[in-house]
Amino acid sequence: MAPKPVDYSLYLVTDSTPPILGDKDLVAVVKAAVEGGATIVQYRDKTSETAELVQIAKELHKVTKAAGVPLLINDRVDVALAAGVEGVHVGQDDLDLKTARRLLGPDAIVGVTANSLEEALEAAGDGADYLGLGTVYATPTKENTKSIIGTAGVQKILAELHKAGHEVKTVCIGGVNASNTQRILYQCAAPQKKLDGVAVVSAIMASSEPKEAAMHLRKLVSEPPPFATTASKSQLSRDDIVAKAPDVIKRMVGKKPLCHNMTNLVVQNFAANVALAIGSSPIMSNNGLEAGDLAALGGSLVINMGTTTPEIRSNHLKALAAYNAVGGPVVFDPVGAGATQQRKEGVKALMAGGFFDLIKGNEGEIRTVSGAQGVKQHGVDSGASQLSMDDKIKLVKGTAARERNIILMTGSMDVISDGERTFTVANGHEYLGEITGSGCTLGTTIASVMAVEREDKLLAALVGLLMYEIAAERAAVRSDVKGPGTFVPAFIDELYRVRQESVSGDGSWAQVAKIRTV
Ligand SMILES: *[C@@H]1O[C@H](CO)[C@@H](O)[C@H](O)[C@H]1NC(C)=O
Ligand SMILES: CC(=O)N[C@H]1CO[C@H](CO)[C@@H](O)[C@@H]1O
Repeated sequence: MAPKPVDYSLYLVTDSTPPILGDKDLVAVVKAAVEGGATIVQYRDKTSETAELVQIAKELHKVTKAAGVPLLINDRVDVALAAGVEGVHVGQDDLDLKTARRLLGPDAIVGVTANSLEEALEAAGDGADYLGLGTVYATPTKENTKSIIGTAGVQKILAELHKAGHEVKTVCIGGVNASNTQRILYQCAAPQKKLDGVAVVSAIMASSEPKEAAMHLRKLVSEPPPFATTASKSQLSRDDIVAKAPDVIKRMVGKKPLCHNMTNLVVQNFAANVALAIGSSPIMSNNGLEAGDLAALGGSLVINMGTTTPEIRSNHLKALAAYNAVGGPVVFDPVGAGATQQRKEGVKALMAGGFFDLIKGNEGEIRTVSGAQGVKQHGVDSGASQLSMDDKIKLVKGTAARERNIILMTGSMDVISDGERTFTVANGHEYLGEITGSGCTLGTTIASVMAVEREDKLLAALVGLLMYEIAAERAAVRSDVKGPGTFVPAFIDELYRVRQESVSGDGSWAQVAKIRTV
């Protein structure tokens, strides 16, 4: 069946319960919402008696019809028929799709909730017009956490629907609001199939200004998020990277971007010295409330997840939102992610709370980020590797494709990918593993470059990584360096030297890059 020409982009699901609707009038809220830009409405009411349901449905229909917006009834085909509305939405426990279709006819819009791939494929096969996929995130009103599948779960379903040749329309539902709509649409998208819209409940129903809320959401769903890169990902060879690196660094030095880091206090002096040496401007602020002002300055943010108290997490989330809102690059360093339950939860909460342009970590940290079960990390060190090189590449590439960002797994051979383009980098020196803060300062370096090279963030990350690791190689072989202690000042000097050479147009330092496309 060819898809009906219905605009699913801003799908409103009503909720008449007091915690959401308050003392507002349901019909008035829906009227305001469709005026503001809701494109389709589902009347959901689990408590009213049948006669009342029909009555309210008729009133809602007057309002939606005037706006040219379809009205669907949740679950109750009898009510949909009695009120003469455009269709129904059925959950997995409601009347089955085929029966609903038979009763309502081929022109009615029939949608189905799908929490899993199996449910989605079945409903699409049975001729659903659209699927409500989710739950994306937990909502304060619904306790059922079992059905939470996140953006990764939605993306997987979309990819499989495409593979199976289904043209069914899709919206996602669960915890969608103005602060996460754009990111959810972006991160749910599979390469060949994206969502047709988002379903919202409280973001409009609980608002004291439902028309404005709908207008704002409608604008958000029609635009890519500020952090999305629009340029298609160009081929990148080792030679391109080597040739471009000095110029990218020169641009960074020219701009002296602000690098805002939210980090633990272990490495502060070192991190600041590295930032100054490479030519960015360090600022340390763990106060989420001033992140908005800092984000406006056009720099980038490093979130270094050391200890995670609820207060620190809330500051991280505020800063993340501020940088996401203006498209300022954010680097996430999930230090010791797999070491404790607290930290594992911290990683989850941060990744569900905003977009990280790049996530860097050692093998254990990246495995935790990928959602692997049973990762055991002792302290913040990576420990012995448990993965073959092929497995590492697959993990890094797959996680980057899923998150639609860049993943960097550090090690004696680094693996970096944006989901499409994947490289290994074998530069660096073992002394980097013998000093504190080398991981954090690598994050600082990459974030500083990303602040100026925003078109191709993978190129930026590779340039930062090379600058850092090649400076370390140069420092380690100096005659005044006898070990990790004397290495640190020499390393800072060499970072500075790479910067100065780049500025003067001498890019020969990059020739030793050990990059391979994989
Ligand atoms: C938006 O939804 C997310 C996830 O459900 C929630 O954590 C956040 O607090 C919500 N934001 C607002 C402003 O309601
Ligand atoms: C590079 C950078 O921004 N460094 C800052 C990180 O945070 C510390 C404090 O923890 C500051 O002192 C650095 O300037």
